[in-house]
Amino acid sequence: MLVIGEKVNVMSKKVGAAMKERDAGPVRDMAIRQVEGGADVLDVNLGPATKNGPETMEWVVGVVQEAVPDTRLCLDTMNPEAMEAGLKVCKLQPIINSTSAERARLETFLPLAKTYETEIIGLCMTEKGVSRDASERIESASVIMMALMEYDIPLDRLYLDPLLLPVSVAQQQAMEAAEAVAMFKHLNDPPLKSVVGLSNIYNGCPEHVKSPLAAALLALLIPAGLDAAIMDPNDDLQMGVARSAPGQLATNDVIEKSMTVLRNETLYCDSYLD
Ligand code: THG
Repeated sequence: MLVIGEKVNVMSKKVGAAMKERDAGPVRDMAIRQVEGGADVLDVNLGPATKNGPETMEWVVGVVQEAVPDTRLCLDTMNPEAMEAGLKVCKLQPIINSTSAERARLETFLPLAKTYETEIIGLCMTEKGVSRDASERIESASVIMMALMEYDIPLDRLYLDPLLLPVSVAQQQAMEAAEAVAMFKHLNDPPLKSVVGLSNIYNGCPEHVKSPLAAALLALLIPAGLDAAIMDPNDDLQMGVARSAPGQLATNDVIEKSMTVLRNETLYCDSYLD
């Protein structure tokens, strides 16, 4: 499974400030730390900041590329100008994060994917919002798939993202996402690839359950066929599961208990591990 490191992003305290101040040190350190932790690809996330988007993206890509020249980048921004500024300076094949099934977003990002011969993430989301169950996710996935064909982009460059929702507000959604990941495999031959932003599952949860929930979700999604995850490559519990041999997932009591929550067999509450 492809591990995409999530930590070069504006939301994170140290790196976020450094990105704004053009202070290369902390950005470089975070890039190296994630690759040493086992990241295959690094997400470069500008967040909602649109001011100086293109300049910021070009600068961060330059800093990260110099620090870890053998690591591919996943450019994470809604701003098309910032995306293109980053794509222009990437030396290895980048991943565009992301389009969705929304027509305007497809028409913006698919031409970039075509021109720069990138891979691209497609979020299961339409003009009506985030998909709510497995079958709505398949509908969104089909729209994205058809659009790639329309633009003559090979389907093996697509990663579908079922879009995870926090377990604290939508507990039944984890299994809907797992079902969608399994169904993406049947939409095309060869099967379509999938990716998730793992941390979405624990948004709003207390610190001590974050890592167990993320590790548990991986333990459910990998058997469903998950191909990639945007995650923390320096978290031992999560990386233990991500790097398990096929059919031999490295779980423990805490992960198993968290899996019962994600399977909706135990009701989530902040103290479910106590
Ligand atoms: N799918 C796709 N892309 C995504 C997401 C997704 N990109 C953004 C996000 N979800 C995943 N990336 C991040 C990036 C940074 C952090 C979390 C997820 C992050 N978290 C802080 C930390 O760990 O220090 C905490 C932030 C907080 O205080 O809440 O930095 O689903 N395709």
